[in-house]
Amino acid sequence: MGIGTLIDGVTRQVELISDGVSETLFEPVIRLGVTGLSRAGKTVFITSLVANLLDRGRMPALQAASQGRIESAFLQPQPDDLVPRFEYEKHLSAMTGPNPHWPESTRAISQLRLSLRVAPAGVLSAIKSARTVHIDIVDYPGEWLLDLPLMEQSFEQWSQGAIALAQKPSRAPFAAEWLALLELVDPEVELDEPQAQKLAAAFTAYLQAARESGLSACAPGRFLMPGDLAGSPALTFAPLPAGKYPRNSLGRAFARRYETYKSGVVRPFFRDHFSRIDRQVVLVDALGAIHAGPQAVGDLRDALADILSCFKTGRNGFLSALRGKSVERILFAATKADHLHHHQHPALTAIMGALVRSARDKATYQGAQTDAMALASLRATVEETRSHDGETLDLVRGKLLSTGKQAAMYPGRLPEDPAVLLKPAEQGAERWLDNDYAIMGFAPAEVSLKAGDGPPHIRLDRAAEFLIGDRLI
Ligand SMILES: Nc1nc2c(ncn2[C@@H]2O[C@H](COP(=O)(O)OP(=O)(O)O)[C@@H](O)[C@H]2O)c(=O)[nH]1
Ligand SMILES: [Mg+2]
Repeated sequence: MGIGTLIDGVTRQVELISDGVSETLFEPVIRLGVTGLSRAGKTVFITSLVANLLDRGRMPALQAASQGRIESAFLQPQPDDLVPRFEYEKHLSAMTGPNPHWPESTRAISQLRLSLRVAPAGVLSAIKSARTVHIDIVDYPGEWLLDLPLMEQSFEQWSQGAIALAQKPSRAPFAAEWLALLELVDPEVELDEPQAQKLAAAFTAYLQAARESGLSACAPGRFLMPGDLAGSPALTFAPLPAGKYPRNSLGRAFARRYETYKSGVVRPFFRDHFSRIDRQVVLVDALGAIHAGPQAVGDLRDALADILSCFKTGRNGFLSALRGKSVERILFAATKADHLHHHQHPALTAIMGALVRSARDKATYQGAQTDAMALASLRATVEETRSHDGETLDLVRGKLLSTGKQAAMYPGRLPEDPAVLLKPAEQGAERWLDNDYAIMGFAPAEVSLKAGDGPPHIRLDRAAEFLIGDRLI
């Protein structure tokens, strides 16, 4: 590299820094993190939120919108050149175009900048003019948050925990093949790359199978959501029994790759992305877990506790050292509430609250405000009430994903007391005692949007008010 390039590099950096300064001085930026385990509904949430902030006809609970103070809204090139852009237009046309369908699933981090031109509220409106507020929406897999505990664990500690977890009755069936392979392995023998790959593949297959059956807590997160790291040596390791791990041994190699994974994958994510977030929404497919059964609900609760621990301050030395600012607001939202008649939404909200309650009570979040709610980012159903054997049933109706036909569904009655679900989940029961919960996949409905209206949703406006409303002044 010649001296010209070096100088160029330096000046460009200076420009970037001064850009940053003027921006923070005059135009506030809110970094809104959107996370959740895969299929929780992140892509649909962001797409619908952005569409409904661009066209605010369905956002009455967002006060700045209902007071008419949002003068304009527009998408901008996002400021982080190294992060892929959230493919808003593509996802929106999938969901609301002709023959509407759900967007393709995404497997890595992405980002989008939405800017709002906001007039000040009340008395201020006479003396201050409108200003621009930037909202940087960051979409990242919740699986990646499950990696935080690794930062404080050695390879041996992590291995021990992971092997013990895999032997639990709820997981053993998925882990059988990997555990059998592990029996035959001597971690002190010389590294044999094909064998190493076989072990890593069997371990990954176990994590995936557990995940597909509805279980949640499966670290390392990149094994399930590799992003652009698929197949790289940083992901070619697996837990091993304790040993001396001499030079060139399998054990030594895996321990080193584990450390590389921490320093090269986990740390940069927390440093470059997570530590900069101001507001966070954690999306949760609670209905999916309830449908999958008590063990899935128990697992979801554990995963949420792990996710929550990332927002605690003080407890985790690694994170406290990284964090420049603390997250100010955290919303836990049960998604896909359009699978339930609105009579059941309070029960779903209560379950969502209870799922995060124990973790929430234990932690201090340095003043972070938290809330729980049930929402649907894109409403795919309409409600219907029918009588059946002298009882009235509250149903939802929509177009089935499987057949394309219209169908009405009764998902079962959620208990008003969340303990009815959480107790059996804690006790590791195999099935719900006196209830069954159905869930059907619905396709997004055909909608013809009025000018000024975004896509139909449930409580997305309330979520937006909680997450950013106070900053739109
Ligand atoms: N009925 C309904 N289904 C939803 C909603 N949001 C997400 N889904 C379903 O959940 C799936 C996963 O959503 P997606 O946003 O891709 O999840 P991600 O993996 O967290 O980004 C979608 O393909 C839909 O089937 C919603 O608001 N209503
Ligand atoms: Mg996604």
